[in-house]
Amino acid sequence: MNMKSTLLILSLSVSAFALADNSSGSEGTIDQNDMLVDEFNFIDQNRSDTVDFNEFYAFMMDSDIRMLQLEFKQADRNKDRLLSFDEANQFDATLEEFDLADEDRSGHVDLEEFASFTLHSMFNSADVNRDQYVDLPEFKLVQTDE
Ligand SMILES: [Ca+2]
Ligand SMILES: [Ca+2]
Ligand SMILES: [Ca+2]
Repeated sequence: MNMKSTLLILSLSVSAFALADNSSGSEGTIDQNDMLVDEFNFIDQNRSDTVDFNEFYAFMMDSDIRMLQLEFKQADRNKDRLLSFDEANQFDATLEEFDLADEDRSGHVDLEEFASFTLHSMFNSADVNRDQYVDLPEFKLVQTDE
């Protein structure tokens, strides 16, 4: 919704990326670079050497949708499963961000809109050169940014 929660989720996602291949973590002999490449290839389902938003979305929906649901529930004070601007505003969301997230212009942001907005924000911040793809160097940047 806002920069702070996006960054929080992003850092959680970075941990999720890191955990995706934790089988080699205890050995200590595996090159970290190889691990990142493995993870990247795992997310890059069509082997294009870039991760597009759909691949990113599929990966995140598997690993981090529970975090998004939790955050949405916390923000939804009156428990109507919709975020009003007032509810979003407690997390410093601007009216501009709220309008962007409210894709169908219903005046409320539902969970689907919230997840889509948050994942788009995360994807865009990883896509440094804004070509709509996250390539391996950009992926490594996200991983080492923490
Ligand atoms: Ca609500
Ligand atoms: Ca809406
Ligand atoms: Ca890019």
